[in-house]
Amino acid sequence: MNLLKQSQGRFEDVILKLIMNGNLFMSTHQFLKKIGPLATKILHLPIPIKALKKPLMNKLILVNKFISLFKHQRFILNVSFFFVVLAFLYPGFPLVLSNPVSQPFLIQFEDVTKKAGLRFRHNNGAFGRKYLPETMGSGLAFLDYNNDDWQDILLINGKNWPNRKNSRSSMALYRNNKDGTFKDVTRQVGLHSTIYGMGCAIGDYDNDGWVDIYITALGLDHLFRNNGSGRFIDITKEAGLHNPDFGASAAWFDYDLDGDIDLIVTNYVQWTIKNDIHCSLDGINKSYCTPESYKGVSSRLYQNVGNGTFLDVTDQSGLLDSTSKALGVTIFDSNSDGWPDFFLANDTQPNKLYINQKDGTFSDRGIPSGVAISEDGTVRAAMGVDAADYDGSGLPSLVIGNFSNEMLNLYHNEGKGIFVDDAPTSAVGQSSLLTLAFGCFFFDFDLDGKLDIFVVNGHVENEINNVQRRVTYAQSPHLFHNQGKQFIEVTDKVGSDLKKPQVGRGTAYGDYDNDGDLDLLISTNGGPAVLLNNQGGNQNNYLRVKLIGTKSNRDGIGAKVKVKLPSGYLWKQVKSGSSYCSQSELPVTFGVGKNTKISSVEVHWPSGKLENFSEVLANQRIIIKEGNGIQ
Ligand SMILES: [Ca+2]
Ligand SMILES: [Ca+2]
Ligand SMILES: [Ca+2]
Ligand SMILES: [Ca+2]
Repeated sequence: MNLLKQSQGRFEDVILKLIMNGNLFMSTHQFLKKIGPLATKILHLPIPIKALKKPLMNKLILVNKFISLFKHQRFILNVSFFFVVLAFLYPGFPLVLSNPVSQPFLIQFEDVTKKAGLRFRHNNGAFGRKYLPETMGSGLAFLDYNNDDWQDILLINGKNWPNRKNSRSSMALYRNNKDGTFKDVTRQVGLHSTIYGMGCAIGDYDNDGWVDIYITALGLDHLFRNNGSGRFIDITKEAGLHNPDFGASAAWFDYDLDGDIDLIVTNYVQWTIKNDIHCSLDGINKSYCTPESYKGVSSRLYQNVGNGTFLDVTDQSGLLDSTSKALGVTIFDSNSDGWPDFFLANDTQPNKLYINQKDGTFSDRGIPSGVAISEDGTVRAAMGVDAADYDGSGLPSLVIGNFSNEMLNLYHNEGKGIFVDDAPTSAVGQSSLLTLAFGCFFFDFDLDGKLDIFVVNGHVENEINNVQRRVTYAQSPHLFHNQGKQFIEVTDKVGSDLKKPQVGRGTAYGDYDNDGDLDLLISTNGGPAVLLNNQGGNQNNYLRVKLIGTKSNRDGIGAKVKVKLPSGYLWKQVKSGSSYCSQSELPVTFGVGKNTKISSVEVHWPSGKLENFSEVLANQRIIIKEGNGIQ
């Protein structure tokens, strides 16, 4: 501890000396040369390559970052003195640093789990043996299974290990009562199977108008077909789906653009009770192993044949890869060519960026694009992932949840196949250094038109605090508000319910109360699912769009929806999957700020059809049916 204080003290001296000597006026390269090695040595911070690109701005951001880290480590720094010196040396400086961080938010997230009637509890089967899968589950989804345009809730569950006689557990389907409450209809709809479930993907694979459910599991995965009259039928075998591996996240997408959705399923590691390894944090007691202890296993791609069956095309599509230990997947059009690509988040293995070659195959561009490993050359423990255009560049960028002491990745899509991690120079990286992230996504919680970021956290080892004093098992989520030029963390400004530490795993957004703003659903390992109501998000205006494909797949998965405003345009892609083992609602929500009218709504269907609707009023939900206009 003394050593740490000494290091920080030394660092403070050096920073102040540099500033007093007018070093802010030297080139960024010189600045980094002086400050970089010291920062790397003391704070274990890699200096981001991108910092060299925009000289003054990045120099300032770097200083800001150091201050933030000092505060994080309870370092006593005379900030006011620091600011006075900087203001003297560079008049524009205070404007850059003094962002409205302390402004209170009028939006609050209220925990309405009990009020809404959600009584679900995740059973991880744990009984002291510390089997790896116990700490990994599980996911959830917002879905509209009965087509009443009210979002229902699916919660995935584990089960007891063989020969353990605890109470029986199954996944749970909660039907929306349209009054803020839900009814448990699991048994009624036939979903009360006992499965060691991990994640889910929702999509209408047979284009009959009713969304179906794919469940990933330890052991065989399951496909449940929605028969349209309130029942789900397990048709895994008939559909030709056979994934006996340790499944995690999954997503539906029409990779061959033939009008039906195909399925990508991530698989984690080769683990069985028989090959379970003894890992220990303290050298005596068993702890949860990290994935390095087990061999990887390939994720799987299933092509929808169109007659209710699927073909395993993993090998022929170029995706067979037994080195991967994948946990997360996000579908996005990385290079904007109209063909869906996808990102695989790999735990302790390089991430993969699979670019669609438009001929049924994919090519991994993870390494050349810069998303496979971090800038310091190490692999990270990637869990959840999402993609969206958060800065209006027109290109989708990535957010990835990583292990504690690794920080999140915020890979900005620079175009031409290059991504640069913006996390280290922003609050997104600074605030997430110690947390262990699972589910994460972009969403616009205050409907101001700028996509914010939500991340749920929680360690994998319940006794971690005994060996790492600064890291806890239950952890607060992160809510990052997009302020245009940068993100700031507002987790403690939106009510105490959101900040509550928990062992978070899955998370999804959906407007379950149909008031226009996006609410949050979180799953916790071995604990309850939590529903958080967004109160006040709809002070800004919105437009919600649900698509019905006719030539394209029925859910319009892969369609790009563009909304034109006087200030520019916003766009989103309809998608399945993302986050961790979870899926958010299929309709897309646009925050349009104070605009009451939207100049035009454009839909680029996966079929290639382009439709345009002008003068659409805000604050409503519209349904667009391909070729049939607004319903
Ligand atoms: Ca269906
Ligand atoms: Ca297809
Ligand atoms: Ca926002
Ligand atoms: Ca809402």
